[in-house]
Formats: sequence, structure tokens, C-alpha cells
Amino acid sequence: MADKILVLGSSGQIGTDLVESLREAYGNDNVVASDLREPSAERLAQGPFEQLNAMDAEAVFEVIKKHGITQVYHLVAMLSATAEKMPMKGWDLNMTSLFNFMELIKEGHISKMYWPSSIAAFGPNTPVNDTPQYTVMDPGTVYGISKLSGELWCDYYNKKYGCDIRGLRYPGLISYKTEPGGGTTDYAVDIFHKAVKGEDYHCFLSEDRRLPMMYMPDAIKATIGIMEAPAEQVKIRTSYNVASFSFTPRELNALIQKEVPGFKTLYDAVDERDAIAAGWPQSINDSEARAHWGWKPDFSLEAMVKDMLKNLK
Ligand code: AKB
Repeated sequence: MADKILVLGSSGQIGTDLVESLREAYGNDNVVASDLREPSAERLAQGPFEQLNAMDAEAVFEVIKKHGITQVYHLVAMLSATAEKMPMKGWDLNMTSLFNFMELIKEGHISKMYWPSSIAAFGPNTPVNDTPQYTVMDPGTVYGISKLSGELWCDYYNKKYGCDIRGLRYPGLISYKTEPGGGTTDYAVDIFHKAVKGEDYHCFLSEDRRLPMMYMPDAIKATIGIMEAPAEQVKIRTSYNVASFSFTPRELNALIQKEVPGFKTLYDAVDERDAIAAGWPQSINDSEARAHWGWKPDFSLEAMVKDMLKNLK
């Protein structure tokens, strides 16, 4: 029987690109997009869509049964900056939606699930450079606490009940199709939108704040890669470190300037997101993901900058 895939959060930054790639690989009708928000007319025309609240266990179960869903990509989350403004809402959304689906796997209604973690699961006492897979994890944000807790629950459901749940610790993700919403790493997308409009960018992180980042095509490759890997190769069931490149706002600005002469970034809008970023790693060691299931990114930092500008123009 062909796999039937449900993508939750399909109108978000990752979901938009992921649905497209999954539909190319599995066929439009085998990938059900879903989101709390109403879909665009374009999205609706491309294939099945369900408007769904991932917190509503009954509604979720109905959608799973209606479409005979076998695999779920669960991309619903409140990101770091927004969750700091509404801690209990962030915790509730991030955890309740996860438990709804873990219970469905446990009861045998679906066979495989993807649930992403983040570099936010690390914290101020984590080694900042070449951060290993196994290390101190003391997240200082609600989002990070929910990601670390979720990772441990995914591992528990795997060990205790044999649930096939897989995850990646995403760095900041850069994409041109959909803008991110509510994250600390969003500046690395916002800056490109200003550059192509010929405007200055007022950055909310300080100029030397280095963070690990990844271009969306590589994030999609990693996401589908871990889901398609044979189960025995996915040896880590909390979540895998994955890495691509790291840069500071100053370095990104310099690379954009090479392509867009006259572009300028000003550091006059630094806010509380800079303190969040200060508690995160600067670069990530992903040797386990490379060794276990063959992860390898394609895009260099320079290639990403050129591709972003080309597509946004
Ligand atoms: C955020 O900035 O909150 C996210 C993340 C690193 O998970 N992009």
C-alpha cells in the first residue's frame, strides 16, 4: 500500500517547501497538507488540504482515518521569540500537539512520524563551538525547554512502545518561498527582503552574533532523508544534530554587499532576541547524522546568498 502523508503546519516556512518536495516524490494525492490557517487558492489547487487544529485530538484522529494517513510530518510549533511573549501558550501548543500524535502512533493508527527539534534545545552552558550531539543541554527559553522535553518524550515512546519517531535539531533556516514567523534567526531571511527592495536593514541581533544556519533545500533534504532512512540506521531517537554553515550578521551583510552594492545593515534595532541567540551554539557537530544515515548538505554559504537573491528578485 502506498504511503499517505500528512504535513501539519503546511503553510509555514518549512511546510511550504516540504509539501512541494513530498508531492514531487510521492504524488500530489498522497500528501495531505494541513494548517490552522486557510490555504491559499494555489495551495488548494495543488492537492488535498485539511484545515486542522493540531491541539484538537478528535479532529486530528478524524483526518488520519479519513485519508488513511500512514506518516506524519509534525511542523506545528511556536518559535523562540513568540513563545517568550506567551510562555504557557507556547508550551501548551508545542507539547499538546506532540502528545496527540505520539498517542496515535502508540495506538497503531500511524506508523511513522517526524517531529523537529532545534538548536534552541541547547543552552548557555553548552559548548558553543562544534557543539556535539551529546552534551550539556540547559535551554533558557520556553521554546528550547519544549524542544528538549519533546526530544526526550520521542525517545521514551520509541524505547517504551516501539514508536518510529524521527527528528532533527534544525539550525536557523533560510528560505525565499515563505517568510519565517516568530524566531530568533528570522533576521537571516528579513535581510534579503530588504536587500532586493534596495532598502537598509535594521538588524535585531548584534553584528558579531554567530549562529548555525541552513538553506531550506538542505533542510528539506535532511528532513526527507531521515524519514526515508531504514529504521535501524536511525539510532538516535531524541533528535539529530545537523549542520551546514555559520555566520554573523556582519559576515552575511558583507556577502550580500558583494551582490547588491550599496546595501547596508544597521545595528540600531538590537532587542531581546539577541540575548536568546547568545545562549545558543555558534556551530554544530553533526558527525552522527553523517555516519548513521548519510546526511550531507549541498549548499555553501556563498551559494545560498546568490540563490536567495536570484529567487527573491
Ligand atoms: C527560532 O529562531 O526560534 C528557530 C529555531 C532556531 O528553531 N528558527
